[in-house]
Amino acid sequence: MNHDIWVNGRMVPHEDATVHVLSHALHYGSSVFEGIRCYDTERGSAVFRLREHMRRLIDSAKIYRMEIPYSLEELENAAMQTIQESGLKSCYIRPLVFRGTGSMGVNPLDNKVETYLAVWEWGAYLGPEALEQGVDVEVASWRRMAPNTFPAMAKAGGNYLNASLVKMDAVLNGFDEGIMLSTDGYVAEGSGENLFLVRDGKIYTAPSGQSILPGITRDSIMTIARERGYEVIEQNFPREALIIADELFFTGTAAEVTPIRSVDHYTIGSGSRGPITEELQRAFFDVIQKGRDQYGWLTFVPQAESVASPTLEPGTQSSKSRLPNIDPIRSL
Ligand code: PPE
Repeated sequence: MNHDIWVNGRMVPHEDATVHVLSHALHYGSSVFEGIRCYDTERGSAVFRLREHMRRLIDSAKIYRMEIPYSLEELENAAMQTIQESGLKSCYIRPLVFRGTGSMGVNPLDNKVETYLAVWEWGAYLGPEALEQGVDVEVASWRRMAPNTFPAMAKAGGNYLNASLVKMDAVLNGFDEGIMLSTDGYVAEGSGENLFLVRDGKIYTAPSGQSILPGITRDSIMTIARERGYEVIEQNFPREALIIADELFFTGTAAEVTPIRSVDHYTIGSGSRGPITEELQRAFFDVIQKGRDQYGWLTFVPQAESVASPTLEPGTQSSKSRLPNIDPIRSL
């Protein structure tokens, strides 16, 4: 667990990767971060959609007027170096950019921007049985923030105060997770996951303007589903649509593809993982477990001791030559 951490360009022992108590982020939530997974595929360790995650990190920082002093490639290399030095075959990767010390007060413009990247082992997010059996969720009484309050498109530390309230309530009420509605009452997302609904063979998910984080797993599942001939519709739907759904599932880096078997004690569909959820889950797991990657989503971790640039799966298009294909604004 105590692996070295990348701190502003240097590898630092775990216990030395500390921050000052007067860091702006600690007082005002001014951090942005990513959650990325590295998988021990049958073809070697590989990071899932590294470039897309690092691009979102840069986007989140830009929204908050933070200038990251590292390029996209340098951030990718930081991830590779930290994974390699950890010796882990699979891990969760957490880049974190925050406002450090400088001046006190709300205005962060004079506070130093710090960049950290840590890795750790992280199993199934919603419990070991969740991926097969599904989870029990409630609709949260806290709403997702309205679009003109906090930018939901930024993966910012402060947003997770809202998520934590939802998660704590869910757990204390005996559920695994909470689903948030937007301030106008439409279904938004889970505290740390996007949400999909299946009814009559069609797949629905909230549009990215609906105060959700435009998830990279969400994009991956939409791609896989469309490729398999499913209609995927990004549209607003009300709370009661959850109750009458044939299937519901969460997506996220940590949660991967997790079926939902009940909402507010209503049984969803047959009360276990639905067939479309299972099909999409299997296709997703084929990429991350078997390393079967027709999408160019995997960046294999170089085997050598010394750190080189990330290598791509042989035969796939170099990700350096293309920009990530997620457009968070597409469905606004
Ligand atoms: N919505 C929210 C609010 C969210 O936090 C996540 C990821 C997603 C959707 C899915 O996004 P993506 O990972 O790009 O598919 N949540 C991260 C943090 C979880 C945590 O507890 O920390 C994650 O899954 O890594």
